[in-house]
Amino acid sequence: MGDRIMNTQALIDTAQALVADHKGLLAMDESTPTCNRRFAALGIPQTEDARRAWRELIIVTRGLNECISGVILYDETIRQHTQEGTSFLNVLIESGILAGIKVDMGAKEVPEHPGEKITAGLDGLSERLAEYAQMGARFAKWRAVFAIGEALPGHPCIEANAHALACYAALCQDAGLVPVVEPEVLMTGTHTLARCQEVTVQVLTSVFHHLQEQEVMLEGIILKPNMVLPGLNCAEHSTADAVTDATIACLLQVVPVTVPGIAFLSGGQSPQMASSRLNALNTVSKTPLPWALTFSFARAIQQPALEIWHGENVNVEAAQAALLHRARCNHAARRGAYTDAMEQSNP
Ligand code: 5MM
Repeated sequence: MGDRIMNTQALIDTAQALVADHKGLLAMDESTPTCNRRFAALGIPQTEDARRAWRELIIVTRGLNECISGVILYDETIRQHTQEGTSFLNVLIESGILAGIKVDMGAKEVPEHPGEKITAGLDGLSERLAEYAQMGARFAKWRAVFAIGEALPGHPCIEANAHALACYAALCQDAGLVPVVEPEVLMTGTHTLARCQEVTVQVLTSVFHHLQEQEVMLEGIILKPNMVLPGLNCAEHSTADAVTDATIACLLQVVPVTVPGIAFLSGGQSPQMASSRLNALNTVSKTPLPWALTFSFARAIQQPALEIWHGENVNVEAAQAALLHRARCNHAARRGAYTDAMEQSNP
């Protein structure tokens, strides 16, 4: 707690820097199994060197720093180097992009609660955070997942995940790292927009309750939630306006005004849809919202580029152009300037 107080101004400055200049975050913190799964779907070899090459392609993309304030790395990635031998961390630091690190150890099944998961990783977390901070990381990330079902998510699962998120956030601030707090209500399912709103309110209420109990300084966090959306297999159509209104209403209901920024995850939305919804969220409100609304997308920035790259050196330049295009679209969406024309003019 003493360290947290000492770190106050630095934490506030980092959190502000993450949402400054209409920039957002690029999540490239897929764990090895997740990254391998995405590679396997495209026939890319699932090797450490292929993962390294892909992550190098991303971080050396020229112009990325004009749209991206911070990237979230994975433990393997934060220790890797470019082909020429520069550490990834130095590449980022030199381009003015803040380095973040995923520190949870994954969402684990709970045998007595089928369909629910609790995120692990608190054991030894202080030591890991100290090492990452010493390496040069400025922020961290922990994700909890909540599936919607008839009786899901249950109260014990919400409480356990919210408590762990708050413990993680407190330890991060003690270590001088800004915690990105990611409670993700999943899109999979047949639930309606209203049900997603109800569950997201429930989850975020519990998260902020625990953050306050652990005396986490809210000016020094970034919230990374889902947008409020109907389930992927919902029979009922929701208009774009309804999605925007539900998301804003939910956030206004539960997110304290002291939180500097909300950086949405994309959650499996198409890249265009994620940009378009972020744009709407940044244009709809007549009165200014208390927090910056930005992005912390993984798939919605990386996927088109990954499909072009396909593991082949010859495709690196085209893949970087696609990556930069998505970063620019989301940078535009943050200031309500994203248009369909931006997609049509993309090579
Ligand atoms: C929801 O996943 C996060 C955001 O990604 P999308 O924008 O694609 O939804 C992402 O940061 C995720 O937490 C990491 O990729 C780590 O995932 P795993 O499943 O490997 O822990």
